[in-house]
Amino acid sequence: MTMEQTFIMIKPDGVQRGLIGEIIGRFEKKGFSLKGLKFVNVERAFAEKHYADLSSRPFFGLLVDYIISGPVVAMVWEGKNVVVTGRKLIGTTNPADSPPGTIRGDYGIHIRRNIIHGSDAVESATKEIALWFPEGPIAWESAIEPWIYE
Ligand code: YYY
Ligand code: MG
Repeated sequence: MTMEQTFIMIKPDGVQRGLIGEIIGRFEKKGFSLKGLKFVNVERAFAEKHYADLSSRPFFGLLVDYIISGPVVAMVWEGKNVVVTGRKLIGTTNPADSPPGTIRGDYGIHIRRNIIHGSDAVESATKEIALWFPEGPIAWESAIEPWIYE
C-alpha cells in the first residue's frame, strides 16, 4: 500500500482556544499516524515562505500577521490518501461554509480564523514537510495499522 504524508498545522487561534487535543484526537481516531510534531513560534519570513503561493493576494499581510501572532502546532500525519482525507476532516476554507462535523465547521466562523492548515496536494505536502521538518519526520510503525488496513 502506498502511504502518503501531509503537513497539518494548528494555527494560533486553535492553540489559544484549547483545541490542540481535540484536533490531534480527530486525526488519531481516524486511524492516521503521527510522524512529526512541534510547538513553535514562527518568524514573519518563515510564514511568508509557507504561504508564498498566496503572496499576491490582498489578504496575504493579514494572514501572515495572524500566523505569527502566537505559537502553532506543526505536524506530519501519515496514512492512505491522508492529503485528501485530511482536508475532508478539516473542511472548506471558510468555516461559515464548512459543514458541521468538520474541524472548521465545528469551531470556526471567520475565514481567517479557521483554526487549522492542511496541505492541498501531495506536492505541496512534500514541500511543506521539507520546510517545517528539515530534519525529516520520525520513522516508526504504529501498532494499530493492522487494524486500520487490510
Ligand atoms: O487551503 P486553505 O487553508 O483552505 O485555503 P487557501 O486558499 O490555501 O488560503 C490559505 C489561508 O488564507 C486560508 O486558510 C485562510 C486565509 N484566507 C483569507 O484570510 N482570506 C481569504 N479570502 C481566503 C483565504
Ligand atoms: Mg491552502
